[in-house]
Order: sequence, then C-alpha cells, then structure tokens
Amino acid sequence: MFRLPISRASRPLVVGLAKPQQACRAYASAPRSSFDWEDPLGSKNLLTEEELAISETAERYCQEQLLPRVLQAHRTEHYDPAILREMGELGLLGANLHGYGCAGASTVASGLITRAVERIDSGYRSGMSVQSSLVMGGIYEFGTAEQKEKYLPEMAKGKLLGAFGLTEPNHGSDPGSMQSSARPHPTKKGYLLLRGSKTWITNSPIADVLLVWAKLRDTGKIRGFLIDRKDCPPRTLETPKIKNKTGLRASITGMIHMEDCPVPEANMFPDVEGLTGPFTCLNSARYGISFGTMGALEDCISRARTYALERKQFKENPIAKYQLVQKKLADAATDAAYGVLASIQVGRLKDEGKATPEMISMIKRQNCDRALVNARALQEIFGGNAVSDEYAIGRHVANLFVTQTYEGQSDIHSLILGRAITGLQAFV
Ligand code: TGC
Ligand code: FAD
Repeated sequence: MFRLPISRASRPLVVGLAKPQQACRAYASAPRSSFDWEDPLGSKNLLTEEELAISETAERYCQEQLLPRVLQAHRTEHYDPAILREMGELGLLGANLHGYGCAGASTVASGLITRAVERIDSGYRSGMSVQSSLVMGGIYEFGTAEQKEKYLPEMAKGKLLGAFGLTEPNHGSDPGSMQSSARPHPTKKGYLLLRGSKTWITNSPIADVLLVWAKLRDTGKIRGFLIDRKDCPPRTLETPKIKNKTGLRASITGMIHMEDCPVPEANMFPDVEGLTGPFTCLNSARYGISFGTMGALEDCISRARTYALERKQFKENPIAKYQLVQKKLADAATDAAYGVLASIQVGRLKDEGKATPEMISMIKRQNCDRALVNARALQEIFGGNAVSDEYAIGRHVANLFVTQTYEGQSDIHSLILGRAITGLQAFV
C-alpha cells in the first residue's frame, strides 16, 4: 500500500540522470522521512482521523488518570470501580458497538483504546475488556431487545459492571466439559436454578451482572445466562475475591459460586447454543488483547530506552551504547511494530466481515508471546533495579504471563492454528 508512492516519487530522480554524482545530489535534496522509534513502521498512516482522535483521548486519560494510580493499586491489589465509570464518561466502553450510548467506532479504534490502557497496566485493560468485549459484546450479539435495553446503556456508562464466567476449577482450556448446569425451578414458573462454580473470573467480586455459561439440563447444551446480582436471594450467589495474585494485581479476580441460584428464563440468551456463544465474545476480547499487549510492550521499550540512556557503566558510557543492549531494543521495537500492523490488518478485515477466528488466534498468540519474551529481555537492561516495582518493568512481565494464559493459553492457540493448517484435531 505504501510502496507505490515511494517508488513513483524516487524513480524520476534517478532514472535518466547521466552522472552518479548528479543522482546523489538529487537524492540528497529529496525530502526524507525520519525514523520514529515509537512508530517504526509508520502505523499511524493507516489510521483514520477519527481513530487518531480516539487514540489521543484514550492515551491522555490513561497517562493523566491511570498512571498516577497504578503503583499503589498493584501494591495493595486494589481495583477502583470508579475507573470504569470514568471510562464510560469518555465513551471508551463498548466503543465499537452501535447504539445504546456506545460510540460506534471501528474495531481498530477499540484496539487503540486497549493499547492505551494496557500501556499503563494489563489489569486495567482486563477490567475494561471484560466489560466491553465479553459482557456488553455478548449481550449486543446474542441478547433479546429487552436485555439490550436493560443492560447496555448503563454498562456503557460504567454504572453497571459485568463479569464473564466460562472457566471452571476443573475445566479451563476445555470449557466444553463444564459442569455448571441450569434446571427448571421446581416451584417457580418461568425460572431456572443455576448450580456450579466458576473460577479466575475478572471483575466477579464487584460485578452487578454476571454472564455465566452453563449447560441446560434438559438438552445438555451450553447456554448463556445473565445473573442480576441484586435479584439473587442470600447465599445463592457468592463471588469471593482471589487474593495474593502474582500478576494482574491492579485488576480484581474472583470466583462465582451458584447454589441453586434462581434466574428468570427471560435472562437466558434466546438463540445461541454451544461454545459458539462464548467463543464469539472471545473473538472480540482476544482481538483487544492482541492490540493491548503491544501497548504494554511499547511501555517496556520506552522505559528501557530511557534507563539505558541514563545508566552509565564502564568509562562513563551509557549502557545504551553497547550492542547487546541495542539488540534487545531492536528486537522488541520490531516485534511491537509488526504486532501493531497485524492487529490493524485483522481489525480492518473484522469490520469488513472477512476476519476468521484463526486470524484472531494468530495475532493473540503471537503478540502475547512476543510481548512476554521481549519484556523479559528488556527487564535485564534495568539490572538490579528491575526488582524494584518503581521501575514498572517487573509488573509488566508478571502481567504479560497472564495475558499469554487467559482467553486461550498460547499453546491452545497453536493447536487451533495447527488444526486449521493440517485439518487434524490435536486436542483429544
Ligand atoms: P470446537 O469443536 O473447536 O468448537 C465448538 C463450537 O464452537 C465454535 N467455535 C467458535 N465460534 C466462534 N468463534 C470461535 N473462535 C470459535 N471457536 C470454536 C465451533 O464452530 C463449534 O461450533 P458447533 O456449532 O460446531 O458446535 O470446540 P472444542 O471443545 O474442541 O474447543 C477446543 C478449543 C481449544 C478451541 C477451545 O476450547 C478453546 O479455545 N479453549 C480456550 C479456552 C478459553 O479461551 N477460555 C477463555 C475463558 S474467558 C477468559 O479468559 C477471559 S479473561 C478476560 C480478561 O481478564 O481480560
Ligand atoms: P489448563 O487448561 O489446566 O492448562 C494448563 C496448561 O496445560 C496450559 O499451558 C495449557 O496450554 C496446557 N494444555 C491444556 N490442554 C492441552 C492440550 N490439549 N494440549 C496441549 N497443552 C494443553 N476465565 C473466565 O472465564 N473469565 C474471566 O474473566 C477470566 N479471567 C481471568 C483472569 C486471570 C487473572 C486469570 C489468571 C485467568 C482468567 N480466566 C478467566 C481463566 C483463563 O481463561 C484460564 O486460566 C485459561 O483458559 C487456562 O485454563 P486453566 O487455567 O484451567 O489451565
């Protein structure tokens, strides 16, 4: 796309010039773009005016409002739900959904938002992704008109908070074997009773509405249920916090215990059955992670570069002068630039209806893996100071392990890709 204008502009300068020195002079006088280490492959050129404006709004909010909070939040394992309300006020929640108070922006714009948020911390991005992609996205895609009207406008404002319960204590990579179930209420017509446990659920302790996936006892098929916390009788729904995490400490994670929790049949998604329901929501969230992790990696690059330029060793040389340090920066900047371009490309295809789940598996896997590997290498540039949380790099490395694990661990995405390449199923 960009090669054509460059070759057309440079060809007349060179072709037809008799002497080499003339060619050199002509080349020297031609305007030359400068290399931008923060956007090495010029990805900004692929964005629309609206996407640039949305990205700027998100970046400004994150730098001004989230960055000052994150160190303390990480230390105390505290997630402030006001963050989702602030994001809602700026139109950052469910940004690519249309109507219901949502911005109706492009998929790429929603990715730019996750990148800005994850530049601060993957945990903050997690809280937002669950709200926007997994719960709002699920209701938008599969909900009834009443469910949409009831939940989406308040969720877009961040006034109602959501959680997405798929993983169970004994069924993570293989959610198709889940044990949570829904059976008709024996005495209350039009109600179902939900039973089972979900674990490692982002936002569950603070969620007002929990989108839980369980098997309908009569059919054995997986269905989606919206559990409204305020309507649950005591002890039928418990959502304890999981404490002492080593990663994603600035987010809140918990369990969901359902003990014959009564849910109106009207709160079930009417038409979608099987894993297509949760996986469709995951397509959006996995896309957001692919873009988000590039924000975390870019922050690692920026911090490592600054540190390497300031830190002097051996005859007062900045360590940035040494080749081994430069190679770490070059590797990381290359992977971040490629990752951003891939996310933009898949985002464009998604809006045109041409993206496949395998494409999303590919960019989720690649970007999470490369972010983790490079962040871990850049961590070495900080020497002993990497161990101090003040330098942020250790926090990013711990977070990026989680991003590589949830929404399909990387090896699971390898198997999804392997199946698509060979036609052979490796899971079972
Ligand atoms: P499989 O036979 O592959 O598929 C079953 C049905 O689902 C359909 N399907 C999809 N539909 C839409 N999008 C996708 N990406 C889809 N992938 C599969 C498929 O067409 C089929 O439909 P049908 O009509 O034929 O029934 O199912 P399997 O049981 O063999 O699945 C294996 C595998 C590995 C692909 C799958 O189980 C998997 O992806 N496992 C990873 C689990 C996972 O991603 N869990 C995420 C939990 S949520 C979370 O982590 C949120 S973290 C949020 C945060 O904090 O940011
Ligand atoms: P397992 O499935 O037990 O896998 C363990 C290891 O075995 C992995 O490396 C995996 O790749 C490998 N493995 C498994 N099967 C195979 C195979 N067939 N071939 C090769 N290797 C295999 N879930 C939700 O539903 N909602 C949430 O909001 C949510 N938030 C989360 C937040 C955090 C902080 C964390 C840590 C997790 C969260 N999860 C959430 C759960 C997450 O999606 C799961 O942890 C993930 O899907 C992996 O499942 P598991 O932990 O049970 O690992």
